[in-house]
Amino acid sequence: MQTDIHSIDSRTMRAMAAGKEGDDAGTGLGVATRTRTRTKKPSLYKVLMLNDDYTPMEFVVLCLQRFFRMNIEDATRVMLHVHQKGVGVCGVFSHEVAETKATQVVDFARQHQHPLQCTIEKA
Ligand code: TYC
Repeated sequence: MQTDIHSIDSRTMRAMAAGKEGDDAGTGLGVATRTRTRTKKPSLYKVLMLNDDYTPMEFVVLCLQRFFRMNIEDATRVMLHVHQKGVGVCGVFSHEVAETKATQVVDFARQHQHPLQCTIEKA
C-alpha cells in the first residue's frame, strides 16, 4: 500500500520514528492509523462586580485584594469604578475559575451581612 507521507500528522510521524506505529517492512513509510489531535483553547469569562448602596467601600477593596490578588491601589481603583459606573471587571478567567471567584466573593460578603454581588460574562 502506498502512503502519501504529506498526509501523516506530526504525532504519527514521531510514533513511526520511535517504532510504535505502522508496519513499513523497512521502507521508512507506514500506514497512518491516527487522526489529527485538535485542541481548542478554553473560553474566557469576565468576573463582574456590581454596585449596591450598602456594602462598605473598605469591604469591597478587601474582596478585590483577597480573591483577585490586587494591590491596594488597583483594588481601590476598581472599587471606585464600580461605585461610580455600577459595574466593573475584576478579572478574566476560565469558566471554572470565574465561577469559583464570583461565588467566593458573594459567599464571603453574605457571611458579613453585605449584599455585594458578582456575576460572570463571556469575555
Ligand atoms: N456603593 C457602595 C457605598 O457607597 C460601595 C460599593 C462599591 C459597593 C462597589 C459595591 O461593588 C461595589 N458604600
